Order: sequence, then structure tokens, then C-alpha cells
Amino acid sequence: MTIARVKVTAALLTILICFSYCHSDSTTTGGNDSVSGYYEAKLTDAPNVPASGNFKYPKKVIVRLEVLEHVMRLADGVEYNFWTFGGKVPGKFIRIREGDEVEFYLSNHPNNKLPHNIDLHAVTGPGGGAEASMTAPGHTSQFSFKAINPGLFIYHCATAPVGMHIANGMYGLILVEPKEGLPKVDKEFYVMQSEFYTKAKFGAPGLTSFDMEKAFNEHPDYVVFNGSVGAQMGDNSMQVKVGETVRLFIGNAGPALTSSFHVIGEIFDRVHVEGGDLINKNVSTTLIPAGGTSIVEFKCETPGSLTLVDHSVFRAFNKGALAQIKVSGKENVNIFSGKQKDLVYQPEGSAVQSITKAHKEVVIPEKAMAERMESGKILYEGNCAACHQKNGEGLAGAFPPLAKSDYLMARSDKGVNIPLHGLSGKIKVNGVEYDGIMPQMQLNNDEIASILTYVRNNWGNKSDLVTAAEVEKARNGK
Ligand code: HEC
Ligand SMILES: [Cu+2]
Repeated sequence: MTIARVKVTAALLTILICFSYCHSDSTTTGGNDSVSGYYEAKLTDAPNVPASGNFKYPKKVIVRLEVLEHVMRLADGVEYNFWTFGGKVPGKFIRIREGDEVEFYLSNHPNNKLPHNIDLHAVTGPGGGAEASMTAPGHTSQFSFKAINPGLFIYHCATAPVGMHIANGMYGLILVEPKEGLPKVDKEFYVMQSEFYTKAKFGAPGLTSFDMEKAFNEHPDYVVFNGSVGAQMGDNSMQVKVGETVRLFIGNAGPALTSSFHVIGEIFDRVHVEGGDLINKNVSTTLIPAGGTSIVEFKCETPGSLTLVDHSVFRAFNKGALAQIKVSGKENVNIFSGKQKDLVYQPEGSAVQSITKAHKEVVIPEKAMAERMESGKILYEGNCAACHQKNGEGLAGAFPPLAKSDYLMARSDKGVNIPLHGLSGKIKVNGVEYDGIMPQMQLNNDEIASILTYVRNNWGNKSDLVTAAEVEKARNGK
């Protein structure tokens, strides 16, 4: 009886000691879930991936990203004014650990024309950080978030018009490594698929620019990996040796198309479906939605060139969606015997067929003042308020005010041409100079009439009705 009691006490004591030891250990080192120490994230340009920190505990991480708008190569002889996170397309690769607390700094270079922000799909919070990071040129925004879900995530600009900011190159990947880490592989690469909608046809030399109508119809001229045609081809191919294991972190920025991602000549041993926890095995082609990701892993058993494609093959052979991994080393005749040759991919058609869309305006009956004001408010808030704000006051240094705008009220066209054709260059509103770009809006006559009626008769503005007939006249250049 006494012996049993001693044994029980001893056992209890051991449990207590262990418990208090483990407990005090977790408070001094930070435990498995609380943050301990900090580091500045090293960011890389595609196709490079930052090395894993292999941290046992979550930390505070500083991430600094700079937005730069500048002209770069889109294809041989073709240039484009890209909007970028970090100077290149795609944007910098960010690698952090599950549980990390991220202190995020987004800087918008003073030479840029437009405000930008960032929506990271790794963020749990409003807009993925979009509102908190809205940044005018020459400013830096700071916000913080905790990476509570592991996975591979897209980030992108979410400034209106969102599709245009994405189409101009504003996207990248953020990897939130699971706390147990990822299995070791020999090589990791960063590949991002995306589309470009250009005024000029595919391959036409010179500086080209964004075409809203083609974007609206989801008809890209270019579908590429890593920001330009051939970015990862020839001398810039990704390099691997026979016997090495490879992990590709793949994103699809869209903005519109779903990717049927495939590597010609390989089978994915493992796919992290949609960049999450679900593992699929022995896959040849995997779907990556617009705004989504995938992680694929395979072992290179034989030498030669592996070609990455979107298996919607016109995109690959006619619009640029090709990239290469060069595998060097000894032949492995057991796995593949026969002459190994470099495959030459030639465009199948010589010219991309032009799509001429007849402009057909649906005739909607004219509306009275009250009705225009009502629909104008809804349309304004959905199409204009992101920049000019709900109250029409604009944003200092970036978006001119529409409320009591002397510039708008003095225009003989009632401002109709502004949403119809866009506006850029220096203008003066109530004595303040603006030099921004307002994009052309995809709105019909009836919608523009309602919006402008609302704008011109609100927030202290006083004027008369704008009719769809007036917009139609301006549309035809009269
Ligand atoms: C992406 C941001 C953005 C959106 C969306 C936008 N604008 Fe603008 N808007 C601008 C910028 C920037 C300027 C100044 C252009 C310049 O400096 O030449 C401007 C200028 C104007 C002006 C002339 C200046 C003034 O203050 O009177 C009017 C009128 C106007 N916008 C109306 C609209 C209407 C109506 C809509 C919605 C249908 C709209 N905008 C949507 C950015 C935007
Ligand atoms: Cu942007």
C-alpha cells in the first residue's frame, strides 16, 4: 500500500516535472506556434527560388517589394511597358514559413504613373491586403499579416481596373512552407504563366501596348512563361542533371485563361493539386486555374530537353507558351532508347487570324433624370469609385476630384469622351495639376450617360441630363 502510494507520487511528480519543463521550454524558445526572432526575406527573380530557411519556429519576416513601371522585351523585336513587382515579370518569389508574421512594405516608385496595391492570396484578411496597401507613386505602404495557411499562392495588383494591372505584369508567387517543411529535392524552379493583350499582332516588331477590347474578349496575343516569349528557352533554359529531382513552383496569373500545364517528356511523380495539401501521383497534365498555382515534382531519368507547355496547344506553338528544362548526363537506355534529338517547334500557321468585331450598340430607350441618377450611382460605384472615391473627392496626388471639378464642368462634351476613350497627359483640376492615366472604360452609351448624369449632378455639381444619344455622337467622333 505504502509502496504503491510512493510509486503513484513519483509518477505524478515525473509528469509534473516534465510538464513544467516542457512548458518553460516553450515560453523561452517560442514554442511551435509563437514567433521567435526575425529575418528579412530574400526575394528572387524567376526562374530562381529562394532557399528554404529550414526554421523550426515561426518568425517575424520583413518583406519589401517595389513597384516599377518600365519598358522591357516581350518577344524578339517586341517591347511592352510592363508594370512590375520588383522590376521583372513575374514579380519576386517570396518564401516564408507557416506561422510567420509578415511585416510587408509596398513601395511605388516616384517615376510611376499610377497607384498600385497588392492582394496576396496567402493573406487572411480584407482584399488579401489590397486596401491596406493602396499606394500612390512616391509612397510606401506597410501592413502586417500572419501566414496561417501553408501552400503556394499567387499575389497580384488589385487596383482598378484589376484586369489591366494583372495583364500588364503585376503578379508573382508566395510560398508559405508547411511547418514540417517540404521534402528535399535537388532543384527548384519558379515558372509563371500569363497572357498579354496587345494592340499589335503577335510578333509584330516595335513598342506595343495594352488592348482593353482584346482583354475584355479574353483573346490574348501572347501566352507566355516568365514574362516574355522564350524567357526560359535556349541559353536561358533551366538546367538539370540526369538523376536529379526537380520541383516546379508554377503559377497561372491569367488574367483570363486556365492552364493545362504539361511537361513534354515527363510524368509528374507528385502534384500538389492547386498548390495545396492534396497530393496526386503520376500525372501528365494538371489544371491550374487563373489566380491559382501548382507544385509538381519529378525525377529526371534521361537526358534531353523537356518542354513546358500549356497543352491548349495553340497557346504553346502560336502564342509563346513554351519553356525548357535541359537535362544533361548519361543516356539511360532502359528508360528511353533511341535517337535523342532537339525538337524544333515551329508555329503552325503563319499569321494569327484577325478577329474583327462589328461594333453593335444595343439601342436602349433614353431615361429620365431620376432613373439616370439611380442607375448612375450604382454604375459609378462599380466602375469609377475605386479611383475617384465614393464621395467623388479623388485621391491627392493620384486621382483628380469629380466633386466640384471645374475641369469637368467646363468641358463642352460634358466629359463623355473621358470614359469613352480614356484620358492621359497633364490636366489641371481646381488649380491642381494631375499627370496620370485614366484607362478607357468598357461601358455602353446608356451606362456612360447615367454615370455622367450622376457625376454632373452630385456632390455640389449642378448640370443637366446626359443622354445616350450624346454619347453615341461622341463615340462616332462627332
Ligand atoms: C484606374 C483609375 C480610374 C478609374 C477607374 C476612373 N478614372 Fe477618371 N481619371 C483617372 C485619372 C488618373 C485621371 C487624370 C488623368 C490625367 O491626369 O490626364 C482621371 C480623370 C478623370 C476626369 C477629368 C478630371 C476631373 O477630375 O474632372 C473625369 C471627368 C473622370 N476621370 C471621370 C471618370 C469616370 C466617370 C469614371 C468611371 C466611368 C472614371 N473616371 C474612372 C483615373 C481613373
Ligand atoms: Cu497595379
